[in-house]
Amino acid sequence: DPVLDFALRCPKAELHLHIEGSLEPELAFAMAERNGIRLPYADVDALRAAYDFADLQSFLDLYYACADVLRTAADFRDLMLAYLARAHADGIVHAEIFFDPQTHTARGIRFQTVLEGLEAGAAEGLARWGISSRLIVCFLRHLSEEDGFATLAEVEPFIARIHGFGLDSSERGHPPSKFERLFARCRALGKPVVAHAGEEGPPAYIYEALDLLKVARIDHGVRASEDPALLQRLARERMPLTVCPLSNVRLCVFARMEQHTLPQLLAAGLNITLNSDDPAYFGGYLGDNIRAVQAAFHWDAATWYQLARNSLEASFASPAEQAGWI
Ligand code: ES4
Ligand code: ZN
Repeated sequence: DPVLDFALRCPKAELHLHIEGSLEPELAFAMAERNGIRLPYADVDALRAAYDFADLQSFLDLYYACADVLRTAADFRDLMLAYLARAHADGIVHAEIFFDPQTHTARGIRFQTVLEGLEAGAAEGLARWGISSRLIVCFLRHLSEEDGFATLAEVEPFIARIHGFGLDSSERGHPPSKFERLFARCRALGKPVVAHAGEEGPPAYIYEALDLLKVARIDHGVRASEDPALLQRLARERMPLTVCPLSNVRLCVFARMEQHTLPQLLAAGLNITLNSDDPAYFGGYLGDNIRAVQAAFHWDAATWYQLARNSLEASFASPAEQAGWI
């Protein structure tokens, strides 16, 4: 399919990628081995067999358990480099990468260790493939705002090396309003903020992310399709939505790709970008998402070109960097 080949080759940015969610089972077992840790699964196949999720929480339980193998700066470097290799193969020229410091500092891994490892991988990816990247610290929303403030205090000595802040983990029952003061502080530090909203949570959480957290992008946001007034507002403001199609199907937000509301979101004039979220867990990288979406919706080359352009324009890359890609 020449349209699919074009979509895969177009220079594009990935804006919604949790680096811990790119940990493939093979790499997890290799790290467990070298760190002298036992994973609660017999082997790679047993772990992969557990990737059968009923909802976001059932995924998060496994995702946090596997992150335990990440111990050293070399682990975080190898994780980043493995992701960037896959990203390069899918035409990604720029990646804005989430990480969850609280998952690691709670286990006694220092923030500095995590940061140095991720940066080493990013530097190697830039040298090998010319991929630029940014790091976005995500706060875990199932934890308290106070815990978030303590995490921000650990990040602040390294603040120049962090591009922005995000909000992830269990959405239901943890609305953006819980973090209004924390995000005001992040913005006062001069950083753009983003938040997962409207993945499993209601449209009201998307309004809160916009009005209370003052986000630059909405991560997921697919439940906006339930609220026509919200769709109009998102279109008017050209607010980017970082949509993750395979993630939504694997976490049962939509039963099948054919039922995904991507076509309605595009028809409403929204600034949509496609992303892989947690590619090791959800059935693939950005290219796999593109293949699955194209199999369901058969879009034309103009639509794929627009999506690639949206991803570059919705990125935090400078206008000079963007001009080099477009
Ligand atoms: C996540 Cl898919 C998703 N949603 C919310 N938080 C997350 N952390 C990692 N993946
Ligand atoms: Zn996500």
